[in-house]
Amino acid sequence: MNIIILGAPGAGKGTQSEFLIQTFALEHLSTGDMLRAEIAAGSDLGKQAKSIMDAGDLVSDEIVIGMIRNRLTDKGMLFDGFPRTLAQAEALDALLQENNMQVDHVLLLEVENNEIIERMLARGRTDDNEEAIRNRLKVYDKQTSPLVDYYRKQDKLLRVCGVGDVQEISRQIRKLIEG
Ligand code: B4P
Repeated sequence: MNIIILGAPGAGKGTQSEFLIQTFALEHLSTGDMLRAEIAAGSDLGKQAKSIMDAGDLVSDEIVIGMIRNRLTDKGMLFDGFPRTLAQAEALDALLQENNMQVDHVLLLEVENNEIIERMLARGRTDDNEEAIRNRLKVYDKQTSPLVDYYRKQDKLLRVCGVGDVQEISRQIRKLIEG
């Protein structure tokens, strides 16, 4: 089973991913974590990505698709924070198809902007200042939100309210996936 977790920045994708990988024994593929690991390692890719991420913009499709391509396995996978553009979504469909796999479910974590801004200011990562957060929300609306329709048309979209107790949200997610 392959699952995508989709939602605005700070919606709780990383938080619910921990629950999903344990509950359904999935391989966790988080492009945000991969990029932060490159930054921490001081690689050329990391140096390129850091200023883009700190400004709240998206790293190029080419880079993130390449990272995902290198990490595909034949185990069930959880895609966290990827895809974030239509080009990434189409590339993922093509990559999976080449390997006789597919996306089974797309979880959409829904949280309002005011709550998101509050959460991220409290988290305080280097890309969690107010200016970058507002830009990330704009980028989400423009580049990532069209994916909601893309997966709705494929009949794969599962909507979850991302506000409230973390464990209660996990329970809702489990119910939806187990159908
Ligand atoms: P990501 O690492 O994907 O991070 P995120 O969207 O900011 O956060 P997430 O939704 O995972 O929130 P979290 O669980 O941490 O991306 C970072 C950057 O990397 C992007 O801006 C971009 O530049 C780059 N990037 C990554 N993938 C890319 C791609 N595919 N293409 C191009 N660029 C890419 O939760 C946030 C906070 O809320 C935490 O403090 C958490 O404790 C709290 N929280 C969670 N659930 C809560 C709840 N129910 N109630 C209250 N607080 C909650």
